[in-house]
Amino acid sequence: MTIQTVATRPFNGQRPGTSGLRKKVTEFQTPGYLENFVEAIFTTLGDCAGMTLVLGGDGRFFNRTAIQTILRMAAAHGVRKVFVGRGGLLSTPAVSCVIRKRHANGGIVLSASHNPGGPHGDFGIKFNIENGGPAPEKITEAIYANTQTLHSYHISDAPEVDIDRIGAARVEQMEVEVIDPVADYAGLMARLFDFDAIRGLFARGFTMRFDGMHAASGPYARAIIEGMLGAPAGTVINGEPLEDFGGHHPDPNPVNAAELIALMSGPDAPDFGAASDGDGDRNMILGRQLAVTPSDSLAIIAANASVAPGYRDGLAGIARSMPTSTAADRVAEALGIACYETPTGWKYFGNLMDAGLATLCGEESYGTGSSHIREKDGVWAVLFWLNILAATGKSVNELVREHWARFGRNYYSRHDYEAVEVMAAEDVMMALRRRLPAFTRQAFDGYRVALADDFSYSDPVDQSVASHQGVRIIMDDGSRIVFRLSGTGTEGATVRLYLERYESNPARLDLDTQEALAALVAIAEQVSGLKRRTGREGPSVIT
Ligand code: VG1
Ligand code: CO
Repeated sequence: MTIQTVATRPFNGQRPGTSGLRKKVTEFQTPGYLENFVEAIFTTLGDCAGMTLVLGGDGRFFNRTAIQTILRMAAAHGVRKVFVGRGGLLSTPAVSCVIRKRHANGGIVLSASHNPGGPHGDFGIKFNIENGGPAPEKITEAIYANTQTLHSYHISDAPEVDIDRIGAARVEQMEVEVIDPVADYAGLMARLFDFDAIRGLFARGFTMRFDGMHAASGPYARAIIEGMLGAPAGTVINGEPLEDFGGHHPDPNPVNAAELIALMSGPDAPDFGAASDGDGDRNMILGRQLAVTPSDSLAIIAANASVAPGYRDGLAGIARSMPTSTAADRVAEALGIACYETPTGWKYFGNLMDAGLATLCGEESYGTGSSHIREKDGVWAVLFWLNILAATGKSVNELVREHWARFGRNYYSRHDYEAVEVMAAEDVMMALRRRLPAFTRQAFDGYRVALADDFSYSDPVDQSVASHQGVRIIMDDGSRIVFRLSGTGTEGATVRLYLERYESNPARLDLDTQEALAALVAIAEQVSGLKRRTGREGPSVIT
């Protein structure tokens, strides 16, 4: 075994986006492409002697290849030890959990999350720091800078490590420990939630379907929900991770989880439905004939949090990304705690949680989590709902309706214009930014603008500033229109239009969401020319 120095040249476009570097698998297969990015991570880490890292991914195509490459490169950089999930599998929340539990210096997550997989799909790589969370921008920018200046990378020529058997191995001097991907995580969940109460719920005949979408969360859901909580076999469907996710789009929203939605709307609907995404950090919550919006889910969890043992002492604060609806703000106000508004992406929650300012965090994109780890967490959110259902004896429908009756309802929807021309997308944003000053106090059909700006966030802990995080138009009544460009796509550009309208009139809590938002959709088009500029007749996905 020897350590080789391999000459390489920088690749364009290796700047991490909202959540790591995501590209087509074929791009990652370009010789040196993965290696360069990994070399840049190690260069950013500096002296790796004595370091312990965690390594795992969502099991998609190229996961195994990447793991072997990264192990050989970690050994070449003098890393002391790497924990790897068996089969190369670790959900994103499990990586975060293992980093924290085993006091590792960081971890590498191999995932393109909700993007399709397979040889023609996407792949991704992300570095997490020692708090278990995604690296903050100053680190991802340093990694990017290093990708642009490197001329060689270091790699051992050691043979492949058997990652399918739990136990110890070596690459050069480096120790590799293959671990059960589920055990640490399941132990943490058992401490946070009232497993006895949830077991009782299933024992009384409560029914549920969890759709693993053939991605990373399946083994976790099986072990915990069917194994530890006694739900009948078959509760978890599509539970085996597949390299191509069975050809599906592992994004748990009503559009991509159509089969589960159909089941929940039919005569044989179980009491509760849920799904998670490619890397297991997203969640979708369903009742009978009801999809709970992620923004409402965050608010409802916050309002009922004290039923779960891990949250009995109350919440320090709540944080939500800017486009997420303000439903959680109302709960925070009622609880007398702070609510923070951050840019899109979980990395912005890390400081708030580390400083003890926020306990619960959430995003409109089916992401919910808490300070138990530093990533959003799909199975955790599902268990939280199960705990609330068990403790209150109420149905999902009752919980949602009672929440609206108490706090009012935030009608909410996201319209995505996917894979549009990059120039057209930039045009939309530029035109909006140029016209921002003119929007203030302007009156539109039924609304008057209270504030129009390009969202900028100043982190209360380290004072770092993130600007240009999305154009928001806030109306006098709190209704909002938000535009931003996606930072996770791999084809053209994706424009996201977020719409929110608050309603407290008890007679108007049951409107159809798209109808309730129709006037705002029309204003959004009027101010942005989104359809005109992108040449689209409408959004490609509505959630
Ligand atoms: C999207 C979501 C964002 C989420 C990110 C990563 O980002 O909008 O809320 O944090 O994906 O989620 P963007 O930049 O495409 O809007 V995951 O589950 O894909 O890692
Ligand atoms: Co994800």
